[in-house]
Amino acid sequence: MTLLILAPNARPQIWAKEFKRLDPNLDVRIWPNVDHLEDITYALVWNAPKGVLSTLPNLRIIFSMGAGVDHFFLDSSLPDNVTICRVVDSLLTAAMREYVILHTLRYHRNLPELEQQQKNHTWNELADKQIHAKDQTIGLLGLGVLGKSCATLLAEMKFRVYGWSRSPKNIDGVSCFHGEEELKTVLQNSKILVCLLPLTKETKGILNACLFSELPKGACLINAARGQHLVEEDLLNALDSGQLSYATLDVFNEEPLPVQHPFWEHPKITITPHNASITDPKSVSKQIHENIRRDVLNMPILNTVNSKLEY
Ligand code: NDP
Ligand code: OXD
Repeated sequence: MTLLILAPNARPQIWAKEFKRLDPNLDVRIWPNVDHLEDITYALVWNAPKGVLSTLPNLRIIFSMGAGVDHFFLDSSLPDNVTICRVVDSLLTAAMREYVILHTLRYHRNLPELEQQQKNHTWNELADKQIHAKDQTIGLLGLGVLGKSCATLLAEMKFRVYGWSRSPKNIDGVSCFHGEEELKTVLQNSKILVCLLPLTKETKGILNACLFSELPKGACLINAARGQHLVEEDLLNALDSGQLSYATLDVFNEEPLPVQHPFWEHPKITITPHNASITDPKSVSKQIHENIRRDVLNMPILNTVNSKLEY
């Protein structure tokens, strides 16, 4: 029973320490310091170099270090007979809620305009821009663990919330829509649109010119899901034309965002460095350890991923 930590830029030593604290008998190795590949039965992975997982002949479970698992499916040599698990963690969900509420309220309360006014020493109440939460419409693309939690909190705050998922849902206070045919209804009602979809073949590039054109003019976008959901050129055009007013982006096609990228200097774009919600090793190591225990006892594994759906 050996766990390999295969996450070169994601604090592997801290994770190893947490596992040792939980279970001093667990054999934990940090890639690339592995002598006997056949020893490895479990791998904890984040943005691993392609091809490594297929060299582990006795691998039983691959754990994603995050909620998203798109990083696995980029690797065409991913073994297909191995269980894949992802993170579902109350601290991760809480941090994402904070992020979504922070940036939603920022647009709802016209903070970008107020910051500009302060720079110009301008006193203007923006009275005609005051919109009550009950009249503000917010769209959530993705009603999974994170999207549902954000949608519910926004609804509790009395916002008018429209949510979209693949399968039908029933969430208190949230108008739920599903499938491609119902996406338009969500978009046409979303003055602030939040993306919390997994990145899959179906959702790649979904934040594009066609989608933006369905939003009310001057809508705001918050993308905390994956950079590849967004067609960057289309966002720049939509901001230039005024179809979109502002965008907050936590995730990017290339990370770190290259220093010369036009998003950095754009007056209508707010950038955060993929830190909307960062996995907490102390909290998440427990669920990985629990799944290892379950595997040893032949019990059902928690938080598994459907490889066909890629999430
Ligand atoms: P879940 O798997 O719990 O939820 C995914 C949701 O998206 C579900 O509601 C699902 O529908 C919906 N969905 C999937 N495919 C489609 C589709 N083709 N059309 C419509 N809806 C679809 O994921 P989480 O909520 O846990 O996480 C979402 C994403 O957030 C992660 O994949 C990751 O990329 C990102 N993330 C970003 C972080 C950051 O710091 N920026 C931190 C953590 C996660 P259904 O319910 O019907 O299955
Ligand atoms: C995740 C992430 O998927 O941090 O958890 O993006």
